[in-house]
Amino acid sequence: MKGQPNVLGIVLAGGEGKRLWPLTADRAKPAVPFGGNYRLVDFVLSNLVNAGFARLCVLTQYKSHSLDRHISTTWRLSSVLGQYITPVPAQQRLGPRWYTGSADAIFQSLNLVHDEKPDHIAVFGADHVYRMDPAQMVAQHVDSGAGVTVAGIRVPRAEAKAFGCIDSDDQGRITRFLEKPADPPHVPGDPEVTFASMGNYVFTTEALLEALRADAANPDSVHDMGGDIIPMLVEENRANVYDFDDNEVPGATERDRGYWRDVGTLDAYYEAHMDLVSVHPVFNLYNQAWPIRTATPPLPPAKFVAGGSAEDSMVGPGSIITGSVRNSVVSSDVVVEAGAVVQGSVLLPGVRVGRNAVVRRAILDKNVVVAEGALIGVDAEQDRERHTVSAGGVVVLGKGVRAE
Ligand code: ADQ
Repeated sequence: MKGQPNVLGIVLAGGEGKRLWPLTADRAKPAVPFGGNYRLVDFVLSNLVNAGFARLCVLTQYKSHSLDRHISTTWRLSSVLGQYITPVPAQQRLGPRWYTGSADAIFQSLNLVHDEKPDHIAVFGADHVYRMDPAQMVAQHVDSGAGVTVAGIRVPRAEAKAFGCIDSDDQGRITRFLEKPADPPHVPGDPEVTFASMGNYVFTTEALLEALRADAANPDSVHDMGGDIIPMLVEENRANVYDFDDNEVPGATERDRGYWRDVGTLDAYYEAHMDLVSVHPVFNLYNQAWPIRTATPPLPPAKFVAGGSAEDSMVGPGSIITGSVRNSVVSSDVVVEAGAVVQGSVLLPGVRVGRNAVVRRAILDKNVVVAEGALIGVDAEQDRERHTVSAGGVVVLGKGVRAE
């Protein structure tokens, strides 16, 4: 593996993910299943590991049990070779309190930095679906001598309120950084596009330590990376942007080059799934030149029985399909019985869809049971009475729910 220069990766995985409720009812947002086999955290970890960065601390906090278990069981590396990926739960080192924000999470975990003595620290979010080679960003950071380099991507201005927004000069120096502004600025020459922070940062260790110490002493700070730390370094003229457009990932198709999605809402989570299942997918999970890694359960291949079919869909191992599946992502160990119709839906592991049931434009969390003849996504009023329905009209059933 490459892994040079001396980089420690810190993955921020403590997010609560309120807007993904009920999928985050008892798991942290980075542990939310995605794409049949994966959990959200697998994307950032795959990107870092594929790039040769294999000393990674994953800071967890909120409802972290399934996330801790997933990381410890799926992402074990060889500590003999100096490689590890370790979950770091909130340790309350600085008093009996949880992290107040993402910067506080790092500040409270600085013992990791003192132990490892890295020259650079890659602080990456864990909530996004994308492929990226972080080594290219680190190389730019090292060459530039900046205190921090922030990964930036062009997004529709209409969506930019949810992001940190970047103005930069032609040397790539960030001249202004606005965290989640009500009225996002646009890039020069295009009023519909904003240059947004991807929530991925590479710091020179000294710059991060100085900024975190100054932030901890500031009573007005909410100790947030995007809200406090990055603006502080921009103010000091020490922040550069890395343009995600410049990132080259092996095996990327013309279509999915530059793909990055924040799946922070139920609708975004749903749409990112639909990006996977068209004939020419907008995001190609089948690129083995830059694999998205995870552990898959020991299950036999999917089986299609007695006319059961799936079209423009992905079907996970252990699933048995006797009904009809269209434009859907079906995870492992799912049963779709005879006469049932599943369309434009996302089924997480262990879901059962009974005979003659209909499931349309829905997300069914783990172990949901749709009883024989039950209808989901057919009668909007009934769905609203019984289930969560997203702003975009996607019906969502939480873990283990039984729908009659
Ligand atoms: P948000 O995603 O809204 O914006 P935040 O909720 O802080 O910011 O989440 C960032 C990452 O930190 C996520 O991976 C989350 O899981 C994690 N996290 C949040 N609180 C944490 C805590 N207390 N402990 C550990 N981890 C925590 C950020 C930036 C924006 C940028 C968007 C891109 O602030 O500038 O545009 O990401 O999505």
